Amino acid sequence: MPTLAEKVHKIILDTPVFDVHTHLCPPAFAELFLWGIDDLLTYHYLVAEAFRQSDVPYEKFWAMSKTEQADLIWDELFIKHSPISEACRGVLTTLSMLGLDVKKRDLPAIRKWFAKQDPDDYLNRCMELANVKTICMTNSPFDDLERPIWEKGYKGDSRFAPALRIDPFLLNWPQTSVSLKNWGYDVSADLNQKTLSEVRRFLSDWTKKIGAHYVMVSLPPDFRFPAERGPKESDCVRLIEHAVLPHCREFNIPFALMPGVKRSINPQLKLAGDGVGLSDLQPLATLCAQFPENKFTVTILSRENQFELTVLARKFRNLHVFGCWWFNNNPSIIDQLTRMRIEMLGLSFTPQHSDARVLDQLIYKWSHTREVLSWVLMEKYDDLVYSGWHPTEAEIKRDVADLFGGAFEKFCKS
Ligand code: FIX
Ligand code: ZN
Repeated sequence: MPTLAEKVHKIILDTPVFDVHTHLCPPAFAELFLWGIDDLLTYHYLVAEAFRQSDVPYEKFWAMSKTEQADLIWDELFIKHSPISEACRGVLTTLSMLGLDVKKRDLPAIRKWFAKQDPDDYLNRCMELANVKTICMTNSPFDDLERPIWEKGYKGDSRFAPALRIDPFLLNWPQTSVSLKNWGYDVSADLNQKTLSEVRRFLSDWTKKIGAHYVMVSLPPDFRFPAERGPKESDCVRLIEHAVLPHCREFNIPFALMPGVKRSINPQLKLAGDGVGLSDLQPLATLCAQFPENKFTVTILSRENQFELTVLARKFRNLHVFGCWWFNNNPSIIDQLTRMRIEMLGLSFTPQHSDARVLDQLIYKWSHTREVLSWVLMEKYDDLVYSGWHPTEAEIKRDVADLFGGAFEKFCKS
């Protein structure tokens, strides 16, 4: 007879995941489809770490080919030092689970193995190894490489769930109005009634075109959403109140908010140069209270905001917390955050999303998360047993399915 701990561990390994936020896409997205060893090694988490060890000038690094950058990162982070950080360990977990022998430290041999893979078969293999059934994408009409794919009538892949990403639109109005105008929307820099209704037409068109499951934005720590209207109301606030929220209500989809990112605090690091800041959560509380007909799903970057966000979720059932985002996606932090969230929210949240940018990362991000979640859940179920409550296997399966995206899907559909 397996012990309770063994049962929990097996259920966690066997339950497929609905990955609620990634930057992945199917092979049809051509150069946006990232996979393989050089994309793994040039992940921006590793770029940031490599610059701490190497004294290569920024311009010299960025002038290198992807393979040369990957060589440098491998040399600095795996050969000259032990690959002990979470992002380095992730590369090794991925390669090992794919059946490669990492102890040989043979990068050319690893490259040869990847060169033989067929992208479509490899996608299936990664999804199987990670046990991920659905991958939410980050779809941006503002991305010049992605927009034409949808405009040419791309019909989608049922394994990939589209999500409409609107950062430039909320954070960079009126500059973004120029793009909308070029695409045939009768907008002006001034957010008058006509412009707001054209903005809604834009959101509707793209929500329908891609079949968006939600609308998403990442926000700086100083984001404000005033309870009172006033002359100081920003374009972002007006767009949220008069375009995004009514749009989400009309389509019955959540508005996903990711507060706390300070973009480009070191521009020399490019994509790796973003930082974190403490957010004021009053704007989120105002949104949840003022718009009970809207659904908000939120992950937050600052570790110091996590407790307040969890308390907020207890107060508003139109708020669904998800994931250990970015700098929080480290085992010690996942462990702490998940315990705290379970203790305050039970099973009504989504502990993790992968945020994978490179397909193969699904393997390590979900494997590492599963290990941590196993320990946490084993303890929580054990505590129930001490109280005389014996969870059945079916109950544990139901709970884990909820934690692995089931609760999120229900929230989206509610
Ligand atoms: O804004 C986001 O969706 C972030 O996840 C990214 O911008 C970030 O670069 C990332 O990859 C974090 O994991
Ligand atoms: Zn992301």
